This record gives sequence, structure tokens and C-alpha cells, in this order.
Amino acid sequence: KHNRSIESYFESIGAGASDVGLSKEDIKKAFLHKLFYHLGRVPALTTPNDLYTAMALTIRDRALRKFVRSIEEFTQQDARGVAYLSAEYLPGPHLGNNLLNLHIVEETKEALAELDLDLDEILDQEGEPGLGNGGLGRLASCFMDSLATLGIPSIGYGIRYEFGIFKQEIKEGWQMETTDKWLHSGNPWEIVRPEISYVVKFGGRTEHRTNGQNRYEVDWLPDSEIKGTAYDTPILGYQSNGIIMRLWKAEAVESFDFSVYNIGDYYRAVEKKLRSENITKVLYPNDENLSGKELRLKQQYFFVSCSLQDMIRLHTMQGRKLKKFHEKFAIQLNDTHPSIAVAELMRLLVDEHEIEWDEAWDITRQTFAYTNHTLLPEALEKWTVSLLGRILPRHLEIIYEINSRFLEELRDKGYSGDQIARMSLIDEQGEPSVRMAHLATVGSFKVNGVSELHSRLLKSQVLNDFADLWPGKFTNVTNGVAHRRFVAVSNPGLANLISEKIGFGWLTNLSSLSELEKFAKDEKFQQRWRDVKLQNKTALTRFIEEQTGVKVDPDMLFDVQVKRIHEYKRQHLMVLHIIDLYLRIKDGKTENIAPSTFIFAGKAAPGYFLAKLIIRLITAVADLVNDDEEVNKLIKVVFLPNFNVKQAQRVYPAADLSEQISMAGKEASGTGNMKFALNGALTIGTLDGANVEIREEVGDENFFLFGQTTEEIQQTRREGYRPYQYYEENEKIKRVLDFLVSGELANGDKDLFKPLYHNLLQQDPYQLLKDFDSYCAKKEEVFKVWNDQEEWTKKSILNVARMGKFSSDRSIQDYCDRIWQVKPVKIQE
Ligand code: CGF
Repeated sequence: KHNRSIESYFESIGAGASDVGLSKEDIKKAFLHKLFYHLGRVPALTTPNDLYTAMALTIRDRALRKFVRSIEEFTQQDARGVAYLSAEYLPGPHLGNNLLNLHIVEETKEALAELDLDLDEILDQEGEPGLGNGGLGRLASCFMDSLATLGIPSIGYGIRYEFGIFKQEIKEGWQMETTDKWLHSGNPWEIVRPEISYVVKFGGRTEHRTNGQNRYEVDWLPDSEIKGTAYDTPILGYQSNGIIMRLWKAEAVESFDFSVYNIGDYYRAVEKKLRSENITKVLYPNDENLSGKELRLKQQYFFVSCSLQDMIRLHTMQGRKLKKFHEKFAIQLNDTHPSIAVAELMRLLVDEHEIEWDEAWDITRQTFAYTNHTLLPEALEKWTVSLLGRILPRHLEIIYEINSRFLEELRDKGYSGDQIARMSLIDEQGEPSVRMAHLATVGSFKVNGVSELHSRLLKSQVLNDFADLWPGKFTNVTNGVAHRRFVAVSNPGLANLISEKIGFGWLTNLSSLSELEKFAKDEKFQQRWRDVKLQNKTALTRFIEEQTGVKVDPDMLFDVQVKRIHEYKRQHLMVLHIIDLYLRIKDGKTENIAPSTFIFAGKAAPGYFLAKLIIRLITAVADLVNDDEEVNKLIKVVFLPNFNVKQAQRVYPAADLSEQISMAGKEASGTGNMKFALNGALTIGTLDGANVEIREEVGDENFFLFGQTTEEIQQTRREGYRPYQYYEENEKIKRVLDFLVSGELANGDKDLFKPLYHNLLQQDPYQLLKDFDSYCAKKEEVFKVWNDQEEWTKKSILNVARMGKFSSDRSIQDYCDRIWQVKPVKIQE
């Protein structure tokens, strides 16, 4: 009886699809309906949040319709699908993107205008779920957008953190963190599914025995259980399917234990409930350094277990055999954060579904694929054997079993003791710990890096032994970005100009931007290109003043570095150059300096002292520069607090120059680099991550390259890098560094920046001093080109025209072809 199509249900009640219609009248009617009957508001008493919520609910209905239709189609076609497991997502505001995807921006604007309301004000009202730290989480959300657009049967699983990434405020120049209460005014986009919930076990011990049929069995007797409940958010594709991001919230298995009858136990039961809910309370705010926190391991296991149980339910619900699981699901591990899934799937198959080890291992290894996102040693996750054994005793046994079989295989192949120790899932040096990247690699059928360079380094360095053993397992998928969000929604001026010239094809096929090439030298087109940029810069100027009180001139060159604050990203290299400019201006040597506003934004991990000191340095230099009449006509410095997706959408469209200046070999890919270039910013950058491919695409003559290559960096290190030598021998470096501790910054405090000063002089682990001259020289070239606006604009147009490769649609297509072997199933409307 449930085999009827959705259309026929609508027909049977005489409603037709128009109940979620997309005309101006439909939207207006639905919006008022939501306002009155969902929120219970009369017009005179509505708050901005009510208006936003009513609009969001109106659009959510329409998104859900797409999603329901997609599910219907996926099910009918019994399609193979993808589950994307990610501990982080950064979806950004949903409303604008959904309006674009439904193609109803104009209709909605008009519907609201007829009610004397303004769409932009409503859009501005929306906050965002900060359920990630940076690149990795935002990538996951770009992928959701593209999965939906391409019609890939898919689902994104994650964690519904009650508090996302902290809110950053700047107080007396320092970063201060406050909690992000993103659910405070409600979240109209999600739907709670109380009926979709699973029990997840923790702690306790295992019991091994042989059953009546001589089968070896293991019971896990946990010491606590927690329930995970699904919260679904529909993610729309562009004029296409809808998919679901399913996030798990932790709850006590029983909120109140009714067997207790005395007050003391009642309170204990309440405490237990609170403890359980702690698991999904807060996101760990470190992007590159995971410090072995117990709660973090619990979070990872919790969401992985819920997700796998859910997939098994979805798979078997339709009468399919569990042994065919891998034929229906490819599971992508977004970094090692969900890699405990390898052991969990084994446990579910072997212990709970009684599949023999060898067969279960075959299924597991044909199910998972693993994306590595970093080469930084401090970011490669490890869990001590003692912690893992205490929280997940059965999983530790399974990991040991996987390892002993794997090492046996290596021994059979004649591997040496050294090699075996290097490849083992257990690191025996110091306190024994489980290497999660090794578990993910052994348990997956494919492993990929996120840019050509990164994938190459992954194979030649971090996972070198594994790449030798299984060369076919390793591949690359260069990251991409949701260009619809980051150009069409964020930069409507540019999007309209592009569409006017080449049509709308670029929205679904970014490569067609190449048709813009022929206009690169067209003077009229160049002028309009500049007009759009100026408009965006003027809008950002207002925002900057509102946020920081600093007035900047939109005619200046906007030179921007926005990303997490990290030594390897070298925000401080940009600052050293600004100090050099300041000193030059003070010396009266202002020739060749193009008037510039240097804009920074980004969060530092709360426990990362040097990163926080770098923020303090930026704000100190900003105060010095902005308050000095002699200087501030030529340069200004801004630190925009609380960088997030919404702010990013204002910043990228207004940038002239994009700073991608990490030490080569450290940034796996970067995705901000792509968003800037797509918005017409030129890049100054090193040969790191995806910069390499961006430069290949846009052409060397349209990219400001500087600094050492990965190989040169290694060579410098091998030769014994002595940063002090650069200080001694390079007058400019000496002057800039001495300035840091001169007391001229930060009200005469000579000690404040000493830790940075010493760090650079004594270790300089990211070789700023070695790359400094080359960076400064490139900046001179930037100024020169900027002074020739026609030349600059031509380069800017060519940059955009040649960025076709960097859509996340292309990345997802690569995943489908190279890894998942999944085909699109598009809904027919
Ligand atoms: O992932 C990153 C980012 N920090 O989240 N890595 N991690 N982990 C890399 O550092 C970026 O280079 C990369 O673009 C991003 C997404 O792959």
C-alpha cells in the first residue's frame, strides 16, 4: 500500500504539487500561513526573527518536497549510494542558497515587497550552524551542495553540536571566546526524527565464549548506554535533487528511571541524563591538533555508531542481505575523525549479525574510502591504547585482531621488523597508541589526498609504506568549492555580469566560464567588472566600520588573508611586510607603494598561544598604522572579528588580492584560495596545496608566485636552517624584527611580542625569514600591476575565466568516477 508515488498522494487529496508552489502568490500565501499558524504571530507583533523563521519554514517545505521526491526515485531505482561521514559541517546560512537553488529569488523578493518587507533584511537575520572549524567542515558542506546538484544518492552524517565553534570577540586586541548559541532562536531548517534513534554503548568489558554451534562469540557488557536521535536538514541541489544532512544528538537512554523511588536516586538519574547529553554539547575548536581528549573519542564513536546502525537499517529494511552492504553503500571517511567506523562495522557484522570475520573484513574493506586532509604530524590522530580500551574495549580487541592479521601479511611478504613497526596500527614508541590514519588506510579500498601536491606528498611521506604496498589504492581528488554559494549568492553583481555575457550555463558547468576569456581586454567590460568590485568593496567598507570602527577607502587595494590563524599559514609573514611598509613610509620613502588596506580574519584555537599572539600582533599593528596620519593615507590594517561563512560571503567578493602564503608542503589544499580567485581576486602565493593547480590553470603571468618549493624547504632544513643568520645578514629583516620588541607596538610593551620574536630568530619552523625577501619583492610587483588598472582587470577576468576546475561539482564527479562508482539519479519533475 506504500508503493504509490508521492504525486498520487497529492492528487488523491486534490492538492497537486502547487501546495508547495513556487510562484509569487504561492510564496506569499505560504509565508503568511507560517507566520500566523506556525508561529502564532499577528503582523503588529512580529520580530525580525519571526519573519525570518516564517520565510525559512516556507522554503524548507519546498526543499523537503525535493528531498522526498529524490528519496522516492533513489528507492525505486534501488541505487547505490554514498554516506559521507564527517565530524564537522559548516553549511553557512541556508535561506539565500535555497532560494537560488529553487530559482525563486525574484518571486520571493516580490512576494515580500507586496507585504512591505525586504528580502535582504530577512536574509541578514539568519545566523549559521558553526559545526566545524574551517576548511574541512566547509568542504563537507560544499560537497553536500554538489552531491544534491549532481543527483547522487547520498546522505551526510555528522554531529549536532549544541554549541558550535566559539564566537570570537576582540578585547583590547586579544581574541576572547564566547559560546556559540546557534540554537538560541530556534533552527527552522531541521526536523527531529525521534523514531530514528539508536543506542550506543561505552566502556565496560567483553566476554568471550563459544556457543552451541561452536561459533566463537563475544559479548560486550558496557557500563553505559546513550541514545542518538536523528536531526535532518534538507540540502537542496541547484534546480535538482534534495539530500539530507543527518546529525545525531545524544540523549539519555531513559530520561528518568521510573524504577527509582527515592529523591537521591531521582537526582542521580537526572545527572546521568545530563552526562549523556554532554557528548554532543560542544565542538572541539582545534583544527589541526587533536589532543587525545576522551570526550572527543566518545563523540567520534557516538556519531559513527549511530550512522552505521542507520545505514544497516536502511539497507536491510528493503529486504537486502547485509552481506551485500558494500554493493549498496560507499562510505567516505572525512579525515580520520570517523575512522573508528572500520572497527565498528566489523563489530556490527561479526558480533551482532554473526558474519564470519573474513567475510566481514571483505565487506568492510570494500565499503570504506578515506580522505586525508593533512600532513601535519600534530594533526594525525592517535588514541592511546589505554584510553581506547577503556572507552571501547571491544573495538580495541578488533583493532588488535585486524593488526595481527595485517602484520602477518607483511611478514609473509618478507617485510623487515622496522617496516612492520612503522606500518603497524599500534605505535609502540612511548605510550602505546592506535594510529587512526593507519586503521583508515588498511580498512579502506581507496585513500585520497585533496590536491595533486598533497596526494603526492601523502604517498611519498606520511603513508609511503602503504603506497608501496598498495599503489592502486591511492588517488587524488582536488578539492573544489560550491561556486553557486560563493559567487552566485555572495556576489550577485558579478554573477549577473557573467550571466549577461555567457548565459547561465556556468552555474552547473563551471568550465564554461572560459567563455569570458574573450572579454578580458574589452574596455567596457573591464569597466563594468571594476564597477562590480567597487560596489562590493564599498559594501565591505560599511561592514568593516560597523564591526571595527575603522574607516577604509574602497579605492585602495584590498589585500586579504582570511583563514584559521596558524603559524604554518604565516599570517605573521604578511604582518612583517606591513611593518616594513610602515617603516618605509615613516622614512618618507613612499614611492611605489600602492594604497592598500590589509584585511585579516580568522579564529585561533583557544589553547594555541602563538596563534593568539599573532592576532594580538595584527591588532597592535592595526592600531599603530590606522592612528598615524602620516601612514594611514597609504595603508590601513583591519582585523575582522568572528570569521564565519556568512562573513566570508561578504569578504571574498570584495577582495583584490588573495594571500595564500603558507609554507610549501603544509597546506593540504586550501579552499579559500579558490573562493577568492572565483571572485576575481589575484593570488599572491607559494607552491602549496591547490595553489599549484590554480596557478597552472590561470597561468603563471596571472599569479604572483613567491617562496621556496617543498623540495627547497626540505633542502634548507637538511642543510641546517639558521634563521638568526638572516637576521644578521639582512638589514630589512633585522629592522622589522627589532621593531617587534622595540615597544613601539602595544603602548611601549617591549615584552609582549618576544615569544614570536624568539620563535622566529631561534627556530622559525615555517621559514618566514628565508621567504621574506621573495615575498616583499612579489609585493612590489603587485603594487606595480595594481597601478595599471587595465592590466589588473584583465588578469582578474582571466583568473575567473580559468577557474572552471575548482567547482565542488567537479570534485564530486571525481569521487564518483575514481572512488565510489556511483551514478546520478536525477528526479524528473
Ligand atoms: O582541510 C584542512 C583544513 N585545515 O580543515 N585540513 N584539515 N584537517 C586543510 O588544512 C586544508 O588545506 C584543506 O583545504 C581542508 C579541506 O580539505
